[in-house]
Amino acid sequence: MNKIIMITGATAGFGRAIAAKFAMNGYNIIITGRRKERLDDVEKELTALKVKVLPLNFDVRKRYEVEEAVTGIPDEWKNIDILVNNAGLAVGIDHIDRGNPDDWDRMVDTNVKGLLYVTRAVSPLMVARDKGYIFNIGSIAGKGAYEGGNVYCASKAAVDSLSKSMRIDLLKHNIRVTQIAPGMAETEFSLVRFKGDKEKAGAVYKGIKALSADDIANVIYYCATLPDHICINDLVITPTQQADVNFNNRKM
Ligand code: NDP
Ligand code: 8X3
Repeated sequence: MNKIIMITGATAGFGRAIAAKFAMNGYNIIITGRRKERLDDVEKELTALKVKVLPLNFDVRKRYEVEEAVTGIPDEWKNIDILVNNAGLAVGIDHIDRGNPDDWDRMVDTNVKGLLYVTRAVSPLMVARDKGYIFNIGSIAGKGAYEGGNVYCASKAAVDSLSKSMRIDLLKHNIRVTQIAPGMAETEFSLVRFKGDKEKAGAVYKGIKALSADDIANVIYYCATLPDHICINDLVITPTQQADVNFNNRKM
């Protein structure tokens, strides 16, 4: 029987690449996201790889939508082997005294509370089987702080902390928990952060060979296919031209 992976935020970026990587390797895939038409496209793409696909259209910020979606998963999909808590975003890069509280709410509600709601709904299915693997997509931003990063950094520091706690709480159930903490990766991330401003988004990666979504998908696949007794706890992955959140070697 094919293994099952559930990926939140599979309509773009890392999530979409992770879905493709696991589908190419015979996993059945549960994909989630808010943009229905994108979910339909990804479903078609994955189905062409001859695996089964279950699209779930919900917003991770809405606790009841999350609960309803997971409760409604057909029985044959309930043995979820891997959950990737990937859905997330940065919005804005203002200093703390000028930040937009609506942007702050979006980041905390998605990156922290959304991850919690999904984990609360899915982890009991793993606990019941005494097996499973949870990946949390944190960020290098959760390991340090940069100008204007304030609430985004704090939300990813929360993911860093939650990943440690989850590993402890789920230990007796043989559930592996890995935090993936990427640095600069060229996806729709910066376009979302700069609210559709392509010029500002492009400038983030100027002179840097950034990570790709496929790079992250490959690393996750590597971790997931290690023998069961190995759990990589935490992986910080940067482009070679990035040392940490504040130091880059741009080649213009
Ligand atoms: P993208 O913007 O390309 O993709 C983000 C995905 O998250 C989309 O599929 C989006 O789907 C989904 N998403 C966002 N908000 C919600 C929500 N409320 N409910 C459900 N799904 C949601 O960005 P990335 O792929 O780069 O980002 C993925 C994760 O990686 C995020 O957690 C991000 O913080 C993290 N990260 C990114 C880095 C980078 O440089 N790119 C570096 C480090 C970490 P939809 O809009 O359809 O709902
Ligand atoms: C995204 C990485 O450094 O742009 O999580 O905040 S960074």
